[in-house]
Amino acid sequence: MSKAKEKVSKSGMVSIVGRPNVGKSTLLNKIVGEKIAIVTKVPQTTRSQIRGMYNDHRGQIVFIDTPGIHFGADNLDKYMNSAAASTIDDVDCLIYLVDTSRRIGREEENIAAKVKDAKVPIVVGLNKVDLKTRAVDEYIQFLEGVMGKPITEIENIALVALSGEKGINVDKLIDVVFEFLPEGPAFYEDDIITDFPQKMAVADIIREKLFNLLKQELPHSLGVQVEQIRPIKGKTMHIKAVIYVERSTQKEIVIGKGGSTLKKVGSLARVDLEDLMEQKVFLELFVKVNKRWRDDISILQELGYE
Ligand SMILES: Nc1nc2c(ncn2[C@@H]2O[C@H](COP(=O)(O)OP(=O)(O)OP(=O)(O)O)[C@@H](O)[C@H]2O)c(=O)[nH]1
Ligand SMILES: [Mg+2]
Repeated sequence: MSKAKEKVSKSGMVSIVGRPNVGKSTLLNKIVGEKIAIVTKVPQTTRSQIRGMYNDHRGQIVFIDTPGIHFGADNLDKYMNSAAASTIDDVDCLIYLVDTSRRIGREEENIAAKVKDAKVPIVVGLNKVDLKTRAVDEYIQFLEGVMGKPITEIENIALVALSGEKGINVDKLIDVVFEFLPEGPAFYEDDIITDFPQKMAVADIIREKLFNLLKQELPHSLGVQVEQIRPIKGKTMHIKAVIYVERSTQKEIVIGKGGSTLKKVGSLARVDLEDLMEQKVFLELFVKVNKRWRDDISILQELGYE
């Protein structure tokens, strides 16, 4: 009792994985306290890994938001799935997020089977418990089926029922993660909240506005490439970006009658971009047709999907 307890810090990398649309990016934003990952109703919104740092007296957690794991065969799909899967064993802990308001299907079964083989502790986040249609018990039964025994009997797995959007039990999730993490020094200075490249953050903001304004089937055909971010006369940031679509009919939809849709995308994006850059933004948007951009490695690289 005599020795004062020494303050030990913990640190670790924690990847958030799950089906598309389960709320991974929403959760990351809630934890970090700022919007660093875009969120839409459209599945397969996140296309690359996005890190968000959390710090408190216990230490530092680097959360990694990943693209939703899904079925799909072109090169962008492959990139997205591998960006998610590559984190599974490369981290100190996994958050496996499920949407308790949605049916358990084949996609979920596939992901659960992958997660089961992970060599690291797993926190299952039973998300969206704020919705009436939540089926928490069903999901627990499903998970126990996959794991082959009651979760309470497995040392390296914990369950947290939560709502990332409403902030229910997010603090509890962080507590549980800290319990699983090893002692260690911080990876980043404590004032850094993300290391997502600025060009990609800008592209994602534009993509979010497009996703929200357009019909469900169009978004997956869209890619945004930021060509230039350059200050003009010190006060204004000049941003030039190209929106890729697969067909000329899609180009017409993106532009809209008399340019109305593109104009709306531009003005919505500008508000968020000025917020991000803390200065005035002049945004120029172009639309280009390329039938195979989702499969074209050089375009994908230019878009930042390395
Ligand atoms: N009711 C409710 N809705 C949520 C919650 N978390 C996320 N959502 C909604 O679910 C949708 C998808 O959220 P995202 O955070 O983009 O999901 P994601 O898992 O990152 O999706 P992908 O990037 O496509 O894999 C959005 O419409 C969110 O507003 C929650 O806790 N409760
Ligand atoms: Mg996402």
